[in-house]
Formats: sequence, C-alpha cells, structure tokens
Amino acid sequence: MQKSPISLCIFDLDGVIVDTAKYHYIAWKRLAAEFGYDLTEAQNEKLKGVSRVQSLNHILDWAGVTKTEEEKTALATRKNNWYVELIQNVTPDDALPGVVSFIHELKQAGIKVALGSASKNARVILDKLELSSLFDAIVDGTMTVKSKPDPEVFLKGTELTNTSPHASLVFEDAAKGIDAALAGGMLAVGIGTEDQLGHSDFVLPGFDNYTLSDFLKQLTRVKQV
Ligand code: B16
Ligand code: MG
Repeated sequence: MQKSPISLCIFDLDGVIVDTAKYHYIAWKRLAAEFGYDLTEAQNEKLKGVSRVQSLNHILDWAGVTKTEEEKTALATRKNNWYVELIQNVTPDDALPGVVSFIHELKQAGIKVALGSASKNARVILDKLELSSLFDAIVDGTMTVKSKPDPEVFLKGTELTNTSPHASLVFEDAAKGIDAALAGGMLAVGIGTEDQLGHSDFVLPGFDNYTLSDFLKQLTRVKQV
C-alpha cells in the first residue's frame, strides 16, 4: 500500500465519532422552554461545533432575551448538568458506523490520531465509548481559549503529537471546524454534505465502509506528494 503523506489525523467528536448533537438539543430545548422559547432542530444545527457559552448567546439572541453574565453562567451550568445526565447513556455501540475500524486502520499504518473537540465533556464521552486509549492526544474545550473557526484546538493537537500542521488532516462536521483546520494550514475533510461543507478538501458522508485504501487514494488527489 502507498505511504501516507499525512502523519496525523485529528477527529472532531460530536458529529464525527458520535452523534451527541441530539443530547445537546434536548438539553438546550429544555433550557429555552424555561424562558418561553421553542428551539428548533434547524437552529440546533447552527450550534454544532460552537462552544457552550456561544451557543447560549445565540439562543438568547434568537429568543430576544437579555440576561446578566451571572444569569448566563447559571443557565449554561443547568444546561450542562442535563447534558451530562444524558451522556451517561452513551455506550461503545454509539460510535458512528465505521469510524472505530477506520481509526484502527490509521494506527496500524503508523498514522497518529488526535481528538480536537470544542466540548468540555469530550473526555467523559470518549471514556463512555471506550476509545480514549486509541488517541495519541486529546484536545478538548477545557484546553482552549479560542473557539473554532480559530485553529487553536487543532494546532494544540499537532503540538502534542510533534507533527507539522502541513502533515495533518482534520475530519470535521461543522463548517466552522473546516474553516479552523484550513486556517491552521491543515487539510480538511468534511463529514456531511457538499452543500454545507463544500469548502473542505473533500467531503465524505461518513466512515461506513470507508477504508484506509479509499482515504489514501483521495489524499493523492488533493495533495501533491
Ligand atoms: P460542551 P465538537 C461541540 O463538540 C458540539 O458540537 C457543540 O454543539 C457544543 O456546544 C460544544 O461541543 C461544546 O460542548 O457544552 O460539552 O462543552 O463538535 O467540537 O466535538
Ligand atoms: Mg462536530
């Protein structure tokens, strides 16, 4: 098999490894209902990859509600408590189709693997999925100051694994995450649809039936080696 021009693959968590967006939605919807606002699924889509505080600010804007900083902190904490309760139900079976075997293939080929997630709960979720030990580095929302589209979360992954951003590639389901990877000088693969993620180097619907060999073929098309 051909050699990979990529030494590190960074995976976003929510929407790439596991679908926790449904739990974020339940918790945000419950919170919004408290101030009489009905959060829609379409709005929840816009919160993917967005930090907890920024998500709350968006919801308050949409609802036309103003809160003090103190109230916002209390609201975000309440939402997170509900979310944490919901993610207790996550099991290894919740990993999205094909992603775990694809990660194993990368590792067997000597390609490092890192997590780059905006979530402060990422480690708990990886533990529930029983995947933590697979990662050479785990970067989560507790380790960053700037949110995607800033590349900080992914650049930390390259630093922790001693890899150049130019030899790194990010798998992301959020448009802002793709922007972050490209801003950091990495290749970016969108997990989702062309219409949302058309600015990626290439787009996959997911990892179901996706192999290392498919990946290497697609890489040679986008990267001159
Ligand atoms: P938390 P990702 C993101 O995860 C989620 O997509 C986003 O909806 C959430 O608000 C954010 O994490 C923060 O999560 O409240 O658990 O810190 O896609 O970057 O893995
Ligand atoms: Mg995501």
